Amino acid sequence: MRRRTLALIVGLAGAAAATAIPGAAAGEHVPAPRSFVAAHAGKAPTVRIKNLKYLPDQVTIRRGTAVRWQWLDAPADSHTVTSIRHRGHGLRFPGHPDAQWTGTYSYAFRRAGTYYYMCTVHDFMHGKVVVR
Ligand SMILES: [Cu+2]
Repeated sequence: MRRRTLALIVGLAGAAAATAIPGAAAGEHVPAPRSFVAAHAGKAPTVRIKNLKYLPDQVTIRRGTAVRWQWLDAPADSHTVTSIRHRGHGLRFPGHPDAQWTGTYSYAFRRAGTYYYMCTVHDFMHGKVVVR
């Protein structure tokens, strides 16, 4: 709880800095789109794990495409990518159930469907992969 509060304060400080600096200098703080569609099968989108969020929290890809998660919340917060079912729906994938604060994880989704995941350290962090 304490770490979460600290991260929130840091996040707010970052947001304040972003409003103080106009234009491209604030580019780092522009929110990522909530979803995007990978243009080509085989092009692996990256989900950045930063500021207690999956960015973006939803990706739509074609079958056979890998999604790459990149941990960028060091050293404040560690996170998992834990496959879950949402209200009885969704397919499972191995994910990365071990919490870490740096590194990457990639998985190629071969079966069409919807895959839900969450962070078991922060139960408000949720993400989704839609495979077409
Ligand atoms: Cu987390």
